[in-house]
Amino acid sequence: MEERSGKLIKGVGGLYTVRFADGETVSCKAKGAFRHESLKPVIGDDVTVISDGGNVISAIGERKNLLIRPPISNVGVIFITFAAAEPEPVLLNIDKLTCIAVHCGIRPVITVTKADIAPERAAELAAVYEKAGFVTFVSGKDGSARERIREYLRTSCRGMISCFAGASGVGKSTLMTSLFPELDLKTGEISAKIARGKHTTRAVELYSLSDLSGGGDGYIADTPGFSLLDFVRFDFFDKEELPDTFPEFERFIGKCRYTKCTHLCEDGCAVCQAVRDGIIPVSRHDSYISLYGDLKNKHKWDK
Ligand SMILES: Nc1nc2c(ncn2[C@@H]2O[C@H](COP(=O)(O)OP(=O)(O)OP(=O)(O)O)[C@@H](O)[C@H]2O)c(=O)[nH]1
Ligand SMILES: [Zn+2]
Repeated sequence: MEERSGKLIKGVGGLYTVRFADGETVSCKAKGAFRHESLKPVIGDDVTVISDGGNVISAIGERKNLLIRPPISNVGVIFITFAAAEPEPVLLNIDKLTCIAVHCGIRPVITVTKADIAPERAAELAAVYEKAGFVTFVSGKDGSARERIREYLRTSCRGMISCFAGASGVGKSTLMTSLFPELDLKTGEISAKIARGKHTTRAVELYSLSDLSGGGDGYIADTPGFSLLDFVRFDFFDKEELPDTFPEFERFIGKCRYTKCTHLCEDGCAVCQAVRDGIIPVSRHDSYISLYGDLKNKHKWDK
């Protein structure tokens, strides 16, 4: 009998594929007791496999986070992707995604696509997110960002699961195909189903970066991306937690005149002063105000 730890990278009809650190993969079943505990292995899980004739997943490690549509756990990096134009970016939605990611312990990385169509706007948007403290890539039709993103995956996403998110039509599949030509992306499938209102879930598969031409030590999810819709069932968090999901606010929090400052528009607010001083981007603070209002009213974060 042998016991090993690995990463759950694929699951079809109760048959799971686990990859070990040395690159070996095995097919496994989940131990029956999980069903009684209503526990189901999810792609991304760190699992223990007992090999004794057959291979059985005997334990599931604690999940750092869990995205729901499609289901995937332990995501480390999310490439939040939007186009400089066609479709016009909705900054509030982008900022909502960065907040949710930060709240879930996922590192947001910004990717601005279609820079060839609107180069100035692309540069302007990239500047906003760089100023806010996010790693930001700008990509055009020529695939110019490809090598830089590959380099980033190799050096800064070691051992992590990365995935792409963004609205339909922004160019996620195009970018991913250029980054990972070996992947057979299920292009358009998810958005088509959502458009028809069916919300069918599709299984994700993880690919080890070391097996792909860009190289690296981590995983990429083969989905053409999570849209904002995939996040709406996330639990809301309290409005008091919102400032902590804006990394660029951090150095100003605690410096406001009032200890209970909401950073909306109070006198002596250090965050608002930083906005006036051009240190915090105005659009980010506008999103903050809007999201704060949503959380205050506990409105659903629909679409
Ligand atoms: N000009 C230009 N067009 C692009 C670029 N990236 C993608 N496109 C085009 O934009 C359209 C949408 O691209 P997709 O890659 O399918 O977008 P997506 O985000 O995967 O869309 P969904 O599958 O609906 O989520 C396609 O016609 C692409 O050819 C780019 O950098 N520049
Ligand atoms: Zn304040």
